[in-house]
Amino acid sequence: MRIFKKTAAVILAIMMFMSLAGCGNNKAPVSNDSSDTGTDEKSKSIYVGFVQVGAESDWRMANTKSMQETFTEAKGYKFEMVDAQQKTDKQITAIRDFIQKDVDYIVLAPNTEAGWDTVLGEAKAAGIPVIIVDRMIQTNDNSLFTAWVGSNFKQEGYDAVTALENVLKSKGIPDTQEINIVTLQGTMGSSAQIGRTDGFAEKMAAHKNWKMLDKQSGDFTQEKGQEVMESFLKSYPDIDVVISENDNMSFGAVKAIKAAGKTCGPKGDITIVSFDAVHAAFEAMIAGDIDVDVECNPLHGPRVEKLIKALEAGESVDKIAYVDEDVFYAKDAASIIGKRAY
Ligand code: GZL
Repeated sequence: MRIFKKTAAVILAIMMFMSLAGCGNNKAPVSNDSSDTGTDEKSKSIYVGFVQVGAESDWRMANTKSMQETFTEAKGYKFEMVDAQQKTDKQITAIRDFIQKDVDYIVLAPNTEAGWDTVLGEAKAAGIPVIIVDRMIQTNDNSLFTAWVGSNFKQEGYDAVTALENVLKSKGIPDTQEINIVTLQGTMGSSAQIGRTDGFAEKMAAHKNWKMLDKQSGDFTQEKGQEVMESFLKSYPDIDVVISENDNMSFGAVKAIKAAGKTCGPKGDITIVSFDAVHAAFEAMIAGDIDVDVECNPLHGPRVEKLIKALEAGESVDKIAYVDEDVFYAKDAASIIGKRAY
């Protein structure tokens, strides 16, 4: 028995020595050569967390589609989107969730401009780059985001004044005639609403005969836009122009105007100046309901991907980048609609 025990002890000692020496175990060989790591770094997908405003308008749906079509699994991305239903607090919660998930990039389309410093500070502390698209945030600390790509909303407001000047001229309305205007504003506190409202007001000041009767938010939705337009029509019997800060509110305004027994568009009593220039708005211009549309380009997917590729390659990127935009008149809509990307 003792010999047996002695032999067993010797075998045990040899096995312990072998395991301490790393022989015969089933672990992959440890190598300093990164190409031999267990997972090929190149095949690791890039995890993009997108915090979207909501699904409030045709523009927003086109924006979402652009992001979804860009960040596909086949192209090496893991893409996750949160629809915040136009609630800024839901967006803040979504950002914290993406921080917990340790995404590679957070893309934020901010619902409103205020209140981002704390949560973006948390993303920065977690080492997660934030790319902002579409609307802008108010902050004194530009280190809280890596890049912003979107529209120059104040310029869009200026362009709407020029567009209205051209439409009134084409309708043969003299420069001296009093023009009564109402505005359907977008989501209050959003860059799109702030820029368009302020830009129009600034440039409109040159027209002493233009009178802004009222401004109220339709929150960028068709239903609310129709509701506000109905109240405007009850309050103001002599409206000449509607400035509508997005197409979906314009569609609502058209319904309200027609229900009130009035007409709109190039041959109508009421001129409609809209923003976004989505496909359905071109159809409305062709139908004679909307006079002119100031474009706001939603196709941010490729632009964001370009930023991410540059960052992945260790390149620097522009902090601020504006997208190109145009103005479209009803008379040209039929010849253009077939070429539109959204
Ligand atoms: C503009 C975008 C606005 C659109 C609306 O860049 O933020 O939000 O004008 C959308 O249609 O709801």
